[in-house]
Order: sequence, then C-alpha cells, then structure tokens
Amino acid sequence: MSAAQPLKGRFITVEGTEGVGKSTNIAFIKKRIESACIGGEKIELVMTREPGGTELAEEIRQILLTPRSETMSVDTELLLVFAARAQHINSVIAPALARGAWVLSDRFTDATYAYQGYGRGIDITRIRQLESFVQGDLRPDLTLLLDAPVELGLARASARGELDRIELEKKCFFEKVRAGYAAQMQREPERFSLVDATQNLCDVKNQVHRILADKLGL
Ligand code: T5A
Repeated sequence: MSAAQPLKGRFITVEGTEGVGKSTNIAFIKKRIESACIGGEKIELVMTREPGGTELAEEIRQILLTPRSETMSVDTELLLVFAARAQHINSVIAPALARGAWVLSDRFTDATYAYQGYGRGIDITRIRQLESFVQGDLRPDLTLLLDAPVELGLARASARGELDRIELEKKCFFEKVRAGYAAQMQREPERFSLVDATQNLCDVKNQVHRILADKLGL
C-alpha cells in the first residue's frame, strides 16, 4: 500500500472480546449502510474480517486459530497477525477505500493491541512499529467497541460449539484483553464509540444506530 495514496471511503471496525456480539451487530450496521444514500447515491460496502479477508489471509487465520500440540510463540502469533493484515490491506482494504467504498471489518489492529499487547504481554511499542510498517497512515475512521463482562461473552461463544486456539485461553487472559481495549479507547476517544453489549439485542441495536447517526450521519 502506498501511504501517500488518498483514501476516499470510510473505514469502520467492530471490536470486543470473544462472543460479545460483533457478528450480530455487524449485520445491523450492514443493513443500515446499505439502506443509506449519500448525495443521492448508494454506498458501496465491503464486508471483511481479521484475521482473514483474502484467500491467503484466511489461510493464516487457520494457522492462528487451529488448536495444536506445538505451542505458538507470542512473536510468531504477532507476526502472523500482521502478515495476514498486510495481505488484507493491499488486496482488499486500500483498493476499496481508494475507489470510495466503505469498508466494515470485524476486528482490525485494536485487536492486536488488546490480544497480543495486553493479553500476551508484548511490548506496545513493538506493535506500534509493525502498525506503521504495515499500515502506513491507514487507521479506522470509526471503531465500535462492544463491551461486556468476559464471562458473558465466553458463555455466548461456548454455546456455539468447539472453541478455537485463542478461545481456549483462561478467563484472566480475556480480562487483560478487555482492559487492553479500554486502554485503546482512552488513547483515542474520538475514534471509538462504546456499546454496552450486556443489554438485550434490541437495545444494543438502538445504541449502534445512534452511533451511526452521530458519527456517520446515517
Ligand atoms: N485476534 C484477532 C488476535 O488475537 N489478534 C488480532 O489482531 C485479531 C484481528 C478471531 C480471533 O483472533 C484473535 C481474536 C479472536 O480470538 P473472531 O471470530 O473474530 O476470532 O472472534 P470471536 O470473538 O471468536 O467472534 P465470535 O463470532 O465468536 O463472536 P462475536 O461475533 O462477538 O459474537 P456473535 O455476534 O457471534 O454472538 C455470539 C452469540 O451471542 C448472541 C448471538 O446471537 C450469538 O448466539 N448474542 C446475544 N445474545 C443476547 N444479547 C445480546 N446482546 C447478544 N449479542 C450477541
């Protein structure tokens, strides 16, 4: 990606700990964006996710999330996350934004700060260096952070069936991840909008709609 390339679209990310309701709320956001018009025109929406979003990046996702007997080092995990992201940005996100499309991503680099930084304990400055190297100036325009106690999200996630390599972590790991998201939001309060994900789905949806109206005029 050329950092100098002007990006015309909007980049929206949805974040939060396991099972907090990201996929569910992304469906609300998609509907809202697809029904909107800007200057009399429909918005082109690109839906994507991390890790993943391209064939190659989805293969890296499999490596990251498949439980295995060999322990993955934290550095390997960090570099795989950014390898997938480099592919995702170059193939999907940057071209979409450059042509004026809106990109809605289920997770992005805030997840790396939260999971690899706060969860695994990797020095934040190293993550920042990789972020600049891989992303240049690319940052989300808006990040919706869904927040709920860790137990609630884990209960929702486990109700769905088999757990992946990261979901198999202990509760204290996800407490650190949740604290990491809170720290990210404190650092950039303008970019983040907090959603109380403990409420019932109808109330959560109303919160999301209010944020989209306030922040994006939808
Ligand atoms: N990762 C990712 C890193 O470590 N570093 C990185 O840089 C990145 C990008 C990706 C994993 O990779 C890690 C983090 C993750 O461990 P994932 O699939 O994105 O995995 O993450 P998950 O959290 O596992 O996603 P899930 O699909 O499990 O959870 P969602 O999307 O948050 O939850 P959702 O919407 O599927 O909801 C779960 C259940 O709860 C219900 C839903 O109906 C569903 O059944 N639900 C509610 N029920 C009642 N009230 C509400 N308000 C509800 N909201 C949802």
